[in-house]
Amino acid sequence: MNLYALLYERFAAAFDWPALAWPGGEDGSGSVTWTYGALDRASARFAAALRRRGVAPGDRVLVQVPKSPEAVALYLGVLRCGGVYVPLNTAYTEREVAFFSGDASPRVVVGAEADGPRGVDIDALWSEAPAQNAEPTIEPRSDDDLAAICYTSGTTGRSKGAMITHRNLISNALALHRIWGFEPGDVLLHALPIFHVHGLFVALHTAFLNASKVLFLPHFDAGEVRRLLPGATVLMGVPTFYSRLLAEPGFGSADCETIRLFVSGSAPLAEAVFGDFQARTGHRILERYGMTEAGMITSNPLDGERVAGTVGFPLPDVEIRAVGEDGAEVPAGEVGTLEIRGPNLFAGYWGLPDKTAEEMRGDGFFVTGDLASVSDEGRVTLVGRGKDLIIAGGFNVYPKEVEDRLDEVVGVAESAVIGAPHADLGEGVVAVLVAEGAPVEDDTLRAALDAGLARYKHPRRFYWVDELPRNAMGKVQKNVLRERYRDAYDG
Ligand code: MCA
Ligand code: AMP
Repeated sequence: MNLYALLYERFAAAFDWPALAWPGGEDGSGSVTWTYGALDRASARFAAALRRRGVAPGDRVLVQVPKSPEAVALYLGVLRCGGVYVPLNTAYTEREVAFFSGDASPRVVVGAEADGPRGVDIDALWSEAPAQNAEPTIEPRSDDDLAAICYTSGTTGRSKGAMITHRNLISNALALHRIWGFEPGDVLLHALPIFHVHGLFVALHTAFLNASKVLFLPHFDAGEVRRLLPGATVLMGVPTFYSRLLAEPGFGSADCETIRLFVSGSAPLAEAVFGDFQARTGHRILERYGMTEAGMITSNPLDGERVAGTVGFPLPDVEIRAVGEDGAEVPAGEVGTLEIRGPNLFAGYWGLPDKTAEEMRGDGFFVTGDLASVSDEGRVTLVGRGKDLIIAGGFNVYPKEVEDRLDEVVGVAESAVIGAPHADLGEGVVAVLVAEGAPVEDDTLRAALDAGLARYKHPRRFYWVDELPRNAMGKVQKNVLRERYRDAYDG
């Protein structure tokens, strides 16, 4: 089934209901509200415009646009015409976009490559399909057809496109909608970006399955979120949202009277933040765990104990196991690499069958690369990552990609990039460098990185050393560096 057909079933009974409330409003009211009917019609219009540009079922549509209600309609329009949605972080530079565009070979590129034959900006695309001509058809899709390709950085520094099917999205959306108890009257406060799984799929699908109102904000601003909380019942965010709310003077239970659920994910929620949030507001934040390749995997319970530092239980129909180096499942309570299987699991990496095979077991389990223990009751505690991945403010940064850029700078012999504790972002990016000749100024390094690396990936601390610590095999000992520079941000 096409995910949009499922959503349409819910929308059709709610055409007059508010879907997206967005700040602005030319009438001076301070906000514009799109109804579910308007969202549906706009998606049909985008679908028509895409068809006119030759998008057939299975064709990729690459999208790099700022968050807006129109951008949501475009996403739904791509689903509707059977296209494959490929969202890109708005922070990506031209160099990064060029890679994704080359890899995904999209039929249409919205927002980027404006000068190229496939490029079009979102307003121009909108005006290409007259509203009257927008056919309300929804292209039939099978469960295994692709709905999206979401890029996730790779250990080798090369991004991989995770192929996400309609089944993946539908199963996850229905499961989350049910276990998080969505019901009519819920209002979702949405301050996440919509180019990643968290803001695009998890947040929007659960609200849309309910035809709920979404207070849709262009980005996270603690003051603005606090102002809007009293009109909302659910907030989903990365841990930084919660630590920033706590930093608001006087923030407390009076701000949260209408809220029934605070959800956190994408990065570890510090136990101190969980504890302070409960002390100040009376709410125990519900932490869940997921990844691009599998959507949501585990969640703390809605009813039942939400334990700080744990990510709860597998979602319905999701199987998990923690395995040791030998590939055998470890006993309950012991740490292993987490492997998962279920209807949420992606269809592989776009154009990379070998890479996909490397991360799959013969019995269909996927190796997440996260280290975890599973208790007797099945509760999961993440204890670290087998991979070098840094997560800053919920965005993933792969050291190899940053190291490759640094190593290109004249005067840099070699580099090692690590994450260090960061009070606001959880982790911050740190570069340790070996000079070739005189050390390079920080500003020169920044300018070099600016040319081709999204700014959230940039190290904000640079350390020059005579040599990098290496083990007997010559591999850089990142654990030694992580220890040495652990106070880089919070020292
Ligand atoms: C912004 N900057 C960052 C980050 N965000 N640096 C490192 N890490 C970040 N996350 C930098 C900008 O480049 C800029 O630097 C400066 O900070 C200010 O930019 P601004 O946009 O004003 O930042 P902000 O408002 O402070 O943003 C922080 C944020 C935001 C609210 C935490 O990053 C955010 O919304 N993160 C959510 C990410 C997310 O949705 N992740 C889900 C992935 P300069 O001025 O030098 O340019 S999906 C996923 O992980 C899985 C599936 C899951 O389980 O959910
Ligand atoms: P991504 O590749 O952007 O999908 O990020 C997925 C990774 O984010 C996972 O493999 C985990 O390492 C991490 N992650 C997501 N949710 C949590 C969480 N609640 N606690 C700790 N790590 C998390």
